[in-house]
Amino acid sequence: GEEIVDGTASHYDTLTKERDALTKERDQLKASSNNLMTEKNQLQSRYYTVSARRDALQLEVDRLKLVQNCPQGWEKFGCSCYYVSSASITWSESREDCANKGAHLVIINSREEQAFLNKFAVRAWIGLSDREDEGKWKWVDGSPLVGEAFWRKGEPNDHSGNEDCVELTGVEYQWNDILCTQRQSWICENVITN
Ligand SMILES: [Ca+2]
Ligand SMILES: [Ca+2]
Ligand SMILES: [Ca+2]
Repeated sequence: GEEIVDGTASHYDTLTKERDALTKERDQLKASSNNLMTEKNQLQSRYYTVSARRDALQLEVDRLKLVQNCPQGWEKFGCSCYYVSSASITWSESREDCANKGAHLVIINSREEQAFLNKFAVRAWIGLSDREDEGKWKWVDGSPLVGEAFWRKGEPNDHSGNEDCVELTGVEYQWNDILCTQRQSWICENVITN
């Protein structure tokens, strides 16, 4: 009689409580699963950011290594590598040779750079000419000659009205304009850029 009814009722209560507890637990798990999903997405996005940063740093490291060590046969000064040829060719040929080396005929941007070049003590082409417009000296990158120039006394004299290319004379701080078709050594410069 009653005992059985009571027993069933109390069994029912227990089941209801268990169901409620399970429902609550399910809801909590759902919420926590959503949180985990959000966290996962955030981590994923941070991972991409960090990977991109790592790749950028690797590039920077490679660049700095290059700045530290010029290729064999090239000498470093500042952020450039310099190549001094031993052969003798015309100004145009030397310009082409530097281009083939991924460089350009040396462009002298400062007294310090000229001082560095002095130590080679060679007659050599540099990347300066007035071939396009007489008297208007232009570097091979198209920029005009501004700031300090290091002409030998009496130069540039455009001797015979035909001297349009510039050489280092092998004497410190003494540029000279000469015939572009003369054959001599040349100096290439490769600027290490970002
Ligand atoms: Ca330079
Ligand atoms: Ca000239
Ligand atoms: Ca001259």
